[in-house]
Amino acid sequence: MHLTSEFLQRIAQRAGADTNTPDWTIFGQRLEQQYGHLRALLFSLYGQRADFAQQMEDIIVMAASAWLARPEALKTLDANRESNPRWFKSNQMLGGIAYVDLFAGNLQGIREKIPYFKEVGLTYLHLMPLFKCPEGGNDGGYAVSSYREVNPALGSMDELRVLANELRENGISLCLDFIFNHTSDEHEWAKRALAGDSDYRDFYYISPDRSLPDQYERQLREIFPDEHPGTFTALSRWNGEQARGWVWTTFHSYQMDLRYDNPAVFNAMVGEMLFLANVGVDVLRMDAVAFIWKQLNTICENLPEAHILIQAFNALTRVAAPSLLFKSEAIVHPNDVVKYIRPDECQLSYNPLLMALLWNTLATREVNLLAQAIATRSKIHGDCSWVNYVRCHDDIGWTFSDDDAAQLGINGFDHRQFLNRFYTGRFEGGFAQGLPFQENPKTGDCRISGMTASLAGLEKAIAEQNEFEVDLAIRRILLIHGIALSYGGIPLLYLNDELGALNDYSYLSDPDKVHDSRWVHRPKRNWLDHNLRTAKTSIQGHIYSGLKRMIGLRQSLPALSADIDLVNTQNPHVLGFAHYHATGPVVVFANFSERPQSVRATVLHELGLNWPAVDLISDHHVALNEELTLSPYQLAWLKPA
Ligand code: OTU
Repeated sequence: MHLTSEFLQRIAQRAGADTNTPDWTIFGQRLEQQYGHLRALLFSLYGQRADFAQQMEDIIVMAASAWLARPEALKTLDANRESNPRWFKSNQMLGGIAYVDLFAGNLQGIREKIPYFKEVGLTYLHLMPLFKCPEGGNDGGYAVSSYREVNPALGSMDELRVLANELRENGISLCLDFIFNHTSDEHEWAKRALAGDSDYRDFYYISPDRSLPDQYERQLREIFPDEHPGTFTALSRWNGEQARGWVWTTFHSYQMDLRYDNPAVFNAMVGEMLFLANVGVDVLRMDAVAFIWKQLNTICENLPEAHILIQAFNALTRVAAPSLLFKSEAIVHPNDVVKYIRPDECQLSYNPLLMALLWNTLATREVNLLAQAIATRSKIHGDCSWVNYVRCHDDIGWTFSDDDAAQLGINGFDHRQFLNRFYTGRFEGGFAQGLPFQENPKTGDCRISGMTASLAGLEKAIAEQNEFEVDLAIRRILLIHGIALSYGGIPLLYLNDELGALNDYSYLSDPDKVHDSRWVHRPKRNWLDHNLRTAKTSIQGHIYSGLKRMIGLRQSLPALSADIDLVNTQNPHVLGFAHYHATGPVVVFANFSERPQSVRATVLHELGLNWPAVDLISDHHVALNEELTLSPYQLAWLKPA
């Protein structure tokens, strides 16, 4: 779209830009590229409004101002990444997740841990929400009271800028959450809305009575039913007994959903997003993307307008902060997960299907669902990437497709019941020690909380002083991490898992946490265990050195970040996949059972895998013209010898 010089002049004037600078020329070029697209997107949402032209202009002024205020170091990064748009697809990429307070006390503490992050091999660090939030219940920071203020207990915005810079200088990209579906009830906007300011009431879904809430709730899924039934919260919570009315709160009662059918909300959040971009955030984790658009008589999840909104946010980053990436947090049906993954929407996405199926496969010892997912659901756009993880700060939801399961003769509902029994330790002979999360008797739904190590059997094995089971648990932990590290895409490590940290039950005595079992897997960093990571005979040492070995290998294997292809092993307990790459193939075999398993020579032959190989993990030569035998839970990364 060709922009008139008048329009550009007006933007420059309002943004206070000197139009004779190279910076302004660059801005003009980027705007020229994105404007038509952006306008079309926003027109489809807000075009019928009389003030649409004004809204567009205001947004472009914000983008221009943000670009002009962008620190030089970030502009350089923008230029570098524009010329290397697939930079994040490298096999060097490795992510980590940590809570600032629980891991290191505060932002200063996180800075001091940079040498450790480098020791692990991290190139990407997701710090859990660190913004100003209510004291007490704040959903682990996911109830934001100001996007421009750091929680004072953790530090200041200036310290965050310094940290972002220092991480970048050490080759680590900073990822923060963009919690744009809701604010806390203590956000300035929310406070004004609750006080009756009509401009701000329109930032949220506030109804004077139950009629709309009732209509909506006929279709809505309950997300945190333990905390409040349904989706709306009565205004009497804030405004006293006699207050009438209801406000939309998908998650906790203190998290009020923003209403994006109001263009003022979109514009306001663009301002917050560009502010964060200029702090030096490399990746924005787009929290709860599925929920951001609501429409009566729908389930209000994954609506087409949600995509339009994210694409519009993305188009603005291309103009004002082009090195910024979006990571989609859509923990939903796999058909819906992939819809957020596009170069012009979210370049990165959690891979919740892989996560859930890794746990499924450990429970069943059957690789069928996982193999099917690799065959049918792993391919995404070449300029995008999966983020492959084993655990994160949230619960595990069994988000596989019932239709996929049915094709394998599995009843989805029954199977989820089994998985929930298994991972809450209610399955006889099982190894897992997890907790139910948001068990809903009305629907039979349940999700799972628990640390990797406890879910993989380590907690039980230690309690029973069973060395044999301890060994199996360590193998399980390494196996599933090894799959995440070799699946293709960016592996993401939930820090503390590298030490095999167990469930932390101390949340049960904290009144602000006791009702949310996810706190069981959010332990404080244990620095004694940390020091044991180099003691080879300790449990921590086994896990840490095993992970480090695979991380090191991955860094030397460009093939591991290439696309993944299923290898059918014809053994129900052995998963096989391959990466074919210019530098030579890497074939992965994984035994998901506690018994030795083999892949027949004829199968290997038919697959064309009859070359002399070396298993990089064990550093052993393997003759693939013979049967391949794998020990319990063994993972092999084979490359031609
Ligand atoms: C996200 O998760 C965050 O990861 C959670 O920690 C927050 O509590 C929540 O949003 C609210 O900010 O329901 O159980 O994709 O699974 O968005 C986790 C759908 C959640 C949801 C996901 C949400």
